[in-house]
Amino acid sequence: MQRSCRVLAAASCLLAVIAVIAPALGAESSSDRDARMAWWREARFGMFVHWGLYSGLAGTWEGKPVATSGGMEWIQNRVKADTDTYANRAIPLFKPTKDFAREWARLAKQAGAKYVVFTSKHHEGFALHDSKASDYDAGSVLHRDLVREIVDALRTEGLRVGFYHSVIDWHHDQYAYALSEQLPHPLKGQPYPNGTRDHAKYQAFLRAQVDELLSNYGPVDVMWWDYSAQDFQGQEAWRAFDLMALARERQPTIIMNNRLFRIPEAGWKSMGTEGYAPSLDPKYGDFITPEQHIPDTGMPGVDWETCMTMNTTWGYSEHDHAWKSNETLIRNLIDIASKGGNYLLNIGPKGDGTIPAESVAAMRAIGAWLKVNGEAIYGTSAGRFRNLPWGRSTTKGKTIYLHVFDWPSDQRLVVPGLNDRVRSASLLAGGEVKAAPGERGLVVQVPSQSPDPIASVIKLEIE
Ligand code: JFZ
Repeated sequence: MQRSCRVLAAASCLLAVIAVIAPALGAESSSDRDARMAWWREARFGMFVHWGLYSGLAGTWEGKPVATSGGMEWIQNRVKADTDTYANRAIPLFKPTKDFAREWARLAKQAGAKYVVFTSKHHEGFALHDSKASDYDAGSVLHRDLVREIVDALRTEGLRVGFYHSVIDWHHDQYAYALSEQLPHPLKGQPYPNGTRDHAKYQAFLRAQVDELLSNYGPVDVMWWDYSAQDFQGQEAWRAFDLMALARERQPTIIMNNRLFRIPEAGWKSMGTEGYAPSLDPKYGDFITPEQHIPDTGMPGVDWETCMTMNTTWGYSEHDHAWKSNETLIRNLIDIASKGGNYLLNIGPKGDGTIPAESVAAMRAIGAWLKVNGEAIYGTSAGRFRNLPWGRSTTKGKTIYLHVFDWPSDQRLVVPGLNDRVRSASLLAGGEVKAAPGERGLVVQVPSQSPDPIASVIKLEIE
């Protein structure tokens, strides 16, 4: 055999071996990954829901406010209640109406959200589905399967479905909280009340519930794991790779976040909710999760989603009145889209499942804005122009969308550095506008009044 032939044969043999091994290792081609991520990248806007036993307590314990700000889904930890004390107080206050799920789904649809991620189980440990693996679940306690009710309602509205699932568990009697200094637990620092704990038993339980959730409710689009610490994470803490493999087996196109891990390769720089790094090896998840924070710039090659509350708590609190304005929420959505990320905006329904009026109003305001301007958000990519003095930009093919926050008083909107020939310019709110090259870039002649005081969008078609 010629030397070149031998090299070729060896190379093709190697390729054949890789082709066999790669799928077994779970490696995915970048085009397969792009196809799997496509809907999520187009969606740009999702609704987050934190709802569990804490929702009925509403930030109040023994008649007193626990706090006026901060996450009241952590109330069990805040008051250091053991799980029986907590359950005895909270269960009588958790009384879902018959139709709560329809209400959520309709609101998400009206808001223009494309997906909904809701808490199948939060840190408190109470599962919203009907679980064979536990009696601390809606099936055992309420004789209802709240996950099924929610999933069915979301599907009826054509929404994508995601589960937020806490790997931290303040109920399970084998969850060995002493293994982490950094993760919260109501009994932290105290000996286990039941003697020794076998964390492997907790891991098996976690896996069993995840299996139920990903096997019994039809397609699940997103798995939003939460959360890990530097001193307790990944395979050791949660059997993370096994959970991810199980999820992929049950739901081949599922999209998962990075919170089973807490290492730089998984997009984490440190503890805290802003401690993310702009990198993510796909074996740790599909997207990174800045919390209550919008990154200063986009992150090329990294999918990301900022999750945020409308006031300061995720779970409902009757004491938190620090609601963000519609202007802030809508501009956040635009800011995030202009940097290539998704916005996962939270509602915290009450113990009966009804949604606070402030959140309903805000979601409807976002929906009304998107109804006019949605094409400048959905399916767009990060804008070509950064640091625009008056707003933000997004891009879709040969179209540039200018999101104007500060409307020019001289009716001249300057886009610095934009020298492309413009085929047409219009307002998404209606009406053509004139655009012509100027000294410092494109100059758009705009009407004296802005169509929308929060953000008006100008659409430019570039040659
Ligand atoms: C977590 C949850 O604890 C919280 O209740 C909520 O569900 C939010 C969306 O996610 O929040 C975190 C996550 C990480 C840290 C703190 C809070 N951290 O690393 O310190």
